[in-house]
Amino acid sequence: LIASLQQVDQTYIMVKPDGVQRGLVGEIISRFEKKGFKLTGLKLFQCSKELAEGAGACQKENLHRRAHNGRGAKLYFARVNLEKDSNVDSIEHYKDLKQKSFFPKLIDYITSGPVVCMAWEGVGVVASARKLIGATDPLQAEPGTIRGDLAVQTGRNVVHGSDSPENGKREIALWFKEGELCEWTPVQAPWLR
Ligand code: RTP
Repeated sequence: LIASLQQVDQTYIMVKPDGVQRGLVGEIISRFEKKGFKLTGLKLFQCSKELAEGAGACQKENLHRRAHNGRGAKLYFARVNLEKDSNVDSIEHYKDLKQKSFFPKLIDYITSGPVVCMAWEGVGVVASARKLIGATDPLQAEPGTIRGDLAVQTGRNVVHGSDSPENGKREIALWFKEGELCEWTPVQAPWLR
Protein backbone atom coordinates (compact mmCIF):
# COMPACT_ATOMS: atom_id res chain seq x y z
CA LEU A 1 0.00 0.00 0.00
CA ILE A 2 2.81 2.39 0.94
CA ALA A 3 4.66 1.60 -2.29
CA SER A 4 1.53 2.19 -4.34
CA LEU A 5 1.26 5.72 -2.92
CA GLN A 6 4.80 6.54 -3.96
CA GLN A 7 5.82 7.50 -7.44
CA VAL A 8 7.07 4.82 -9.77
CA ASP A 9 10.03 6.08 -11.79
CA GLN A 10 12.15 4.78 -14.67
CA THR A 11 15.88 4.80 -14.94
CA TYR A 12 18.29 4.08 -17.76
CA ILE A 13 21.10 1.75 -16.75
CA MET A 14 23.87 0.83 -19.17
CA VAL A 15 26.66 -1.69 -18.84
CA LYS A 16 29.54 0.16 -20.50
CA PRO A 17 31.92 -1.55 -22.95
CA ASP A 18 34.42 -2.53 -20.22
CA GLY A 19 31.62 -4.27 -18.29
CA VAL A 20 30.64 -6.24 -21.38
CA GLN A 21 34.27 -7.12 -22.26
CA ARG A 22 34.94 -8.28 -18.70
CA GLY A 23 31.90 -10.56 -18.62
CA LEU A 24 30.10 -8.59 -15.91
CA VAL A 25 26.72 -8.25 -17.63
CA GLY A 26 24.97 -10.99 -15.66
CA GLU A 27 26.42 -9.82 -12.36
CA ILE A 28 25.28 -6.25 -12.95
CA ILE A 29 21.78 -7.20 -14.09
CA SER A 30 21.39 -9.45 -11.07
CA ARG A 31 22.07 -6.61 -8.63
CA PHE A 32 19.04 -4.69 -9.89
CA GLU A 33 16.90 -7.83 -10.16
CA LYS A 34 17.72 -8.93 -6.62
CA LYS A 35 16.97 -5.47 -5.26
CA GLY A 36 13.45 -5.93 -6.62
CA PHE A 37 13.22 -3.51 -9.52
CA LYS A 38 11.40 -4.37 -12.71
CA LEU A 39 13.24 -4.75 -16.01
CA THR A 40 11.28 -3.15 -18.86
CA GLY A 41 13.92 -2.96 -21.59
CA LEU A 42 17.14 -4.82 -22.43
CA LYS A 43 19.41 -5.01 -25.46
CA LEU A 44 23.03 -5.36 -26.53
CA PHE A 45 23.94 -2.43 -28.73
CA GLN A 46 26.98 -1.04 -30.56
CA CYS A 47 26.92 2.75 -30.65
CA SER A 48 29.09 3.61 -33.65
CA LYS A 49 31.52 6.52 -33.79
CA GLU A 50 29.68 7.87 -36.84
CA LEU A 51 26.46 7.80 -34.93
CA ALA A 52 28.09 9.37 -31.91
CA GLU A 53 29.50 12.19 -33.95
CA GLY A 54 26.41 12.84 -36.04
CA ALA A 55 25.06 15.07 -33.29
CA GLY A 56 21.32 15.38 -33.64
CA ALA A 57 21.02 14.05 -37.18
CA CYS A 58 19.81 10.62 -36.21
CA GLN A 59 17.44 12.04 -33.66
CA LYS A 60 15.77 14.24 -36.26
CA GLU A 61 15.55 11.50 -38.83
CA ASN A 62 13.97 9.22 -36.26
CA LEU A 63 10.91 11.28 -35.69
CA HIS A 64 7.66 10.17 -37.23
CA ARG A 65 6.82 13.23 -39.26
CA ARG A 66 3.25 14.17 -39.96
CA ALA A 67 2.21 16.33 -42.84
CA HIS A 68 -0.80 16.99 -45.05
CA ASN A 69 -0.99 16.48 -48.77
CA GLY A 70 -2.82 18.88 -51.10
CA ARG A 71 -6.15 17.11 -50.58
CA GLY A 72 -5.99 17.41 -46.80
CA ALA A 73 -5.12 13.79 -46.13
CA LYS A 74 -2.67 13.09 -43.37
CA LEU A 75 0.59 11.60 -44.49
CA TYR A 76 2.73 9.78 -42.04
CA PHE A 77 6.34 9.55 -43.00
CA ALA A 78 7.86 6.24 -42.10
CA ARG A 79 10.59 6.11 -39.54
CA VAL A 80 13.69 7.04 -41.52
CA ASN A 81 16.67 5.81 -39.62
CA LEU A 82 20.09 6.73 -40.84
CA GLU A 83 21.25 4.15 -38.37
CA LYS A 84 18.59 1.47 -38.50
CA ASP A 85 19.23 0.06 -35.05
CA SER A 86 18.51 2.97 -32.81
CA ASN A 87 18.02 6.63 -32.27
CA VAL A 88 21.03 6.85 -30.03
CA ASP A 89 23.37 9.73 -30.22
CA SER A 90 25.93 9.44 -27.47
CA ILE A 91 26.85 13.10 -27.77
CA GLU A 92 23.24 13.79 -26.95
CA HIS A 93 23.43 11.32 -24.07
CA TYR A 94 26.47 13.07 -22.65
CA LYS A 95 25.53 16.54 -23.89
CA ASP A 96 26.03 18.10 -20.42
CA LEU A 97 29.66 16.96 -20.47
CA LYS A 98 30.60 18.38 -23.91
CA GLN A 99 32.85 21.06 -22.42
CA LYS A 100 34.76 18.64 -20.18
CA SER A 101 38.37 17.83 -21.06
CA PHE A 102 37.65 14.09 -20.85
CA PHE A 103 34.70 14.27 -23.30
CA PRO A 104 36.57 12.94 -26.41
CA LYS A 105 37.95 10.06 -24.35
CA LEU A 106 34.51 9.37 -22.95
CA ILE A 107 33.03 9.12 -26.48
CA ASP A 108 35.91 6.83 -27.56
CA TYR A 109 35.25 4.66 -24.52
CA ILE A 110 31.50 4.42 -24.91
CA THR A 111 31.76 3.56 -28.61
CA SER A 112 34.69 1.14 -28.19
CA GLY A 113 32.46 -1.96 -28.05
CA PRO A 114 28.91 -3.07 -27.39
CA VAL A 115 27.00 -1.79 -24.39
CA VAL A 116 23.99 -3.32 -22.66
CA CYS A 117 21.08 -0.89 -22.53
CA MET A 118 18.50 -1.38 -19.81
CA ALA A 119 15.35 0.32 -18.61
CA TRP A 120 14.36 -0.36 -14.99
CA GLU A 121 11.21 0.68 -13.21
CA GLY A 122 10.23 1.02 -9.55
CA VAL A 123 9.56 3.26 -6.60
CA GLY A 124 12.66 5.38 -5.99
CA VAL A 125 14.55 3.47 -8.69
CA VAL A 126 16.68 6.42 -9.85
CA ALA A 127 18.26 7.23 -6.48
CA SER A 128 18.41 3.60 -5.42
CA ALA A 129 20.19 2.57 -8.63
CA ARG A 130 22.77 5.34 -8.09
CA LYS A 131 23.39 3.90 -4.60
CA LEU A 132 23.72 0.38 -5.96
CA ILE A 133 26.17 1.67 -8.59
CA GLY A 134 28.31 3.72 -6.18
CA ALA A 135 30.46 6.84 -6.64
CA THR A 136 31.69 7.86 -10.10
CA ASP A 137 35.31 7.24 -9.03
CA PRO A 138 35.39 3.52 -8.21
CA LEU A 139 38.12 4.10 -5.63
CA GLN A 140 35.67 6.27 -3.71
CA ALA A 141 32.77 3.85 -4.18
CA GLU A 142 31.80 1.85 -1.11
CA PRO A 143 32.42 -1.89 -1.06
CA GLY A 144 29.11 -3.59 -1.82
CA THR A 145 28.35 -1.20 -4.67
CA ILE A 146 28.90 -2.27 -8.29
CA ARG A 147 31.79 0.14 -8.86
CA GLY A 148 33.14 -0.42 -5.33
CA ASP A 149 33.32 -4.15 -5.96
CA LEU A 150 34.14 -4.35 -9.65
CA ALA A 151 36.06 -1.29 -10.87
CA VAL A 152 39.16 0.82 -10.29
CA GLN A 153 39.25 3.73 -12.75
CA THR A 154 36.76 6.55 -13.31
CA GLY A 155 37.31 6.18 -17.04
CA ARG A 156 36.40 2.47 -16.82
CA ASN A 157 33.60 2.48 -14.28
CA VAL A 158 31.55 -0.31 -15.90
CA VAL A 159 28.06 1.09 -15.59
CA HIS A 160 25.91 4.18 -16.07
CA GLY A 161 22.78 5.19 -14.20
CA SER A 162 20.47 8.19 -14.80
CA ASP A 163 20.82 10.99 -12.26
CA SER A 164 17.18 12.16 -12.12
CA PRO A 165 13.72 10.83 -13.05
CA GLU A 166 13.60 13.38 -15.90
CA ASN A 167 16.92 12.16 -17.27
CA GLY A 168 15.75 8.58 -16.77
CA LYS A 169 12.88 9.19 -19.19
CA ARG A 170 15.03 11.22 -21.59
CA GLU A 171 17.77 8.59 -21.75
CA ILE A 172 15.36 5.66 -22.16
CA ALA A 173 13.80 7.53 -25.11
CA LEU A 174 17.28 8.12 -26.56
CA TRP A 175 18.56 4.57 -26.36
CA PHE A 176 15.37 2.61 -27.05
CA LYS A 177 13.06 2.72 -30.03
CA GLU A 178 9.29 2.56 -29.81
CA GLY A 179 8.22 -1.03 -29.30
CA GLU A 180 11.45 -2.13 -27.63
CA LEU A 181 10.16 -1.56 -24.12
CA CYS A 182 7.90 -4.08 -22.45
CA GLU A 183 5.15 -3.23 -19.97
CA TRP A 184 4.43 -6.23 -17.79
CA THR A 185 3.08 -7.10 -14.36
CA PRO A 186 5.05 -9.48 -12.19
CA VAL A 187 2.74 -12.30 -11.15
CA GLN A 188 4.29 -12.86 -7.74
CA ALA A 189 5.49 -10.73 -4.86
CA PRO A 190 3.75 -7.46 -5.66
CA TRP A 191 5.34 -6.03 -2.48
CA LEU A 192 8.69 -6.00 -4.27
CA ARG A 193 7.49 -3.47 -6.80
P1 RTP B 1 27.38 8.00 -15.34
O1 RTP B 1 26.69 9.17 -16.01
O2 RTP B 1 28.18 7.15 -16.28
O3 RTP B 1 26.48 7.22 -14.44
O4 RTP B 1 28.46 8.64 -14.42
P2 RTP B 1 28.31 9.73 -13.31
O5 RTP B 1 26.99 10.41 -13.36
O6 RTP B 1 28.69 9.03 -12.05
O7 RTP B 1 29.46 10.74 -13.73
P3 RTP B 1 29.49 11.98 -14.73
O8 RTP B 1 30.19 13.09 -14.03
O9 RTP B 1 28.14 12.25 -15.32
O10 RTP B 1 30.47 11.44 -15.86
C1 RTP B 1 30.00 10.56 -16.84
C2 RTP B 1 31.06 9.53 -17.12
O11 RTP B 1 32.19 10.18 -17.70
C3 RTP B 1 33.37 9.48 -17.34
N1 RTP B 1 34.28 10.40 -16.65
N2 RTP B 1 35.57 10.40 -16.89
N3 RTP B 1 37.90 12.62 -15.19
C4 RTP B 1 37.51 11.66 -16.04
O12 RTP B 1 38.29 11.07 -16.74
C5 RTP B 1 36.08 11.33 -16.08
N4 RTP B 1 35.13 11.88 -15.35
C6 RTP B 1 33.99 11.29 -15.72
C7 RTP B 1 32.96 8.34 -16.42
O13 RTP B 1 32.79 7.16 -17.23
C8 RTP B 1 31.61 8.82 -15.91
O14 RTP B 1 30.82 7.73 -15.47
